[in-house]
Amino acid sequence: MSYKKITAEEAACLIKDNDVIGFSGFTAAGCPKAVTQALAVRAEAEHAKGNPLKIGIYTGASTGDSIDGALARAHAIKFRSPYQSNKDLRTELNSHGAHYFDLHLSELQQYLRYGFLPKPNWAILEACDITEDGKIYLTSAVGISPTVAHLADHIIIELNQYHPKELAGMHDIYEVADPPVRREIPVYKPSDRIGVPYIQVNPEKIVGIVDTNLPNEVGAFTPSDEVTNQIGLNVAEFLSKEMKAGRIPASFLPVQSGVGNVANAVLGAMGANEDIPPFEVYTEVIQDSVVQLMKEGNVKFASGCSLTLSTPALEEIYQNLSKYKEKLLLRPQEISNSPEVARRLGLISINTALEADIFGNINSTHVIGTKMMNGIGGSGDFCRNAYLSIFTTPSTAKDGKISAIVPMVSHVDHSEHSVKILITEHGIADLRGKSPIQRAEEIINNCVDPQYQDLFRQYLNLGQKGHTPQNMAAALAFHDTFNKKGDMRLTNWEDYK
Ligand code: 0RQ
Repeated sequence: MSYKKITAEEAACLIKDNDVIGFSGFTAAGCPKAVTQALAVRAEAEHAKGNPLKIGIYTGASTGDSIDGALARAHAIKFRSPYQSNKDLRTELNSHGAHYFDLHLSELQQYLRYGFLPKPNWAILEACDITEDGKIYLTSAVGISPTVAHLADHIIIELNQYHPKELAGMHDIYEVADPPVRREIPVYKPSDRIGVPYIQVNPEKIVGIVDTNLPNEVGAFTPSDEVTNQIGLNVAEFLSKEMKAGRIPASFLPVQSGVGNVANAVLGAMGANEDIPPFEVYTEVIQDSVVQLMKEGNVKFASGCSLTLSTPALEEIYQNLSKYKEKLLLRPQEISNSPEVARRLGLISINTALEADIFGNINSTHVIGTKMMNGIGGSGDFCRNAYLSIFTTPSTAKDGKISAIVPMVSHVDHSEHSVKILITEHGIADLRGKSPIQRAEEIINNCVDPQYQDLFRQYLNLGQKGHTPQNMAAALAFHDTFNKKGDMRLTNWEDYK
């Protein structure tokens, strides 16, 4: 069958108010760009005429600016799931301009198949190639693409020439059956291939192909600084000690690492640590540091959901595709983030917290308890199920006015029952096997910034009797003081007695 070529504007005109669209991509990698930009222009024109035009959006994780940014600025998003990191969308969500359902990334595909969320009527997928019989070869990410391609009534393809057709073969597309007939996901090591390299759809569902030639919209990472470098060194030192103590096998275990500059610094320090042998990566986001470690021989293989790489790093891969295809594998997020696989492979999981409390609970998402930052992403998929779950965070934010460690987190994403290790630039708190008061001492002594340590010791003296020595009147005093005086260091416990 020959597909109809259409322009981005023609594609955008097919979308109606209240439509629900599932997009390819995971982070800014592999997302469509042209149709959503045209849709944003159309939405603004319709709104100016007094006509409604808002859509529901599912994607793998965050997106490039052409989806979340353009459509948020056009006030064209009705609801969004499961993760975002765009400044303009964040503003829209925090002002209730759009509804946001923050979900564990591994769960979205099955949520859609189970009918827990409105079904997508459109799938818009970025592809590097497509065959006459409906085989779609994705670009630099997989995300939720197989599921939305199957569920949607209609599919639009952005055929992006920027990505070489030879990328075909890097993907391993596998969709699990649903209960009660689901079997185990047969991934026993990061390099296991269990599916096919394409998404097979009925070609009649493809209503048009939009030709593009556009790079990914992956932003540059902030360079590491003294604090992030020290966090990286502390993580590497901790892991090497665990190996020496026989608690991590000498051959090491696969690593999952979050996204951002702390994650880059951690991976860099692990690569530089001579006690840590070359290791494999089983993660969601493959970022520049993974490719760098691969070049240095410190990462043997990486399985992920996306190549979230700077343009130079992605182009290096594209120029040496046959070599990298032996070492890189892209999977749908229900496989890359599968709790079952994370537990079986014994992942060492390293993610960044926004805020942690002295008892080991983690807030990954909400600034001072109310404003959404990004979302839980894959951190919960991995944290609960890893062999060893580590959270890292700089001990303070905003020039010390905020302590990232507080008496009680203002929002809970990961509980004390899942979090094993907390690491800041000051040191390492090993929470395994410790009671709440022991955990508090470990965190205050090793992780809290020195300018906050006395405040915490005074807080513990205020603690009410019980297993966990919280004081219900004062537990959120740090946040309350920040809201009133702009600096948590000004907390006066007398005000909360
Ligand atoms: O503010 O942007 O105004 O400078 O928060 O902080 O230190 O730059 O950290 O970019 O690594 O993000 C948790 C958000 C950390 C991220 C989070 C302020 C700080 C700064 C950002 P500015 P940093 P990062 C894999 C796994 C959840 C999802 C996840 C995240 C800004 O790692 O989204 O783990 N994680 N996914 O000043 C108020 C505090 C603060 C604070 C920092 N306690 N209170 N503001 N800030 N601590 C990825 C995927 O799932 C795809």
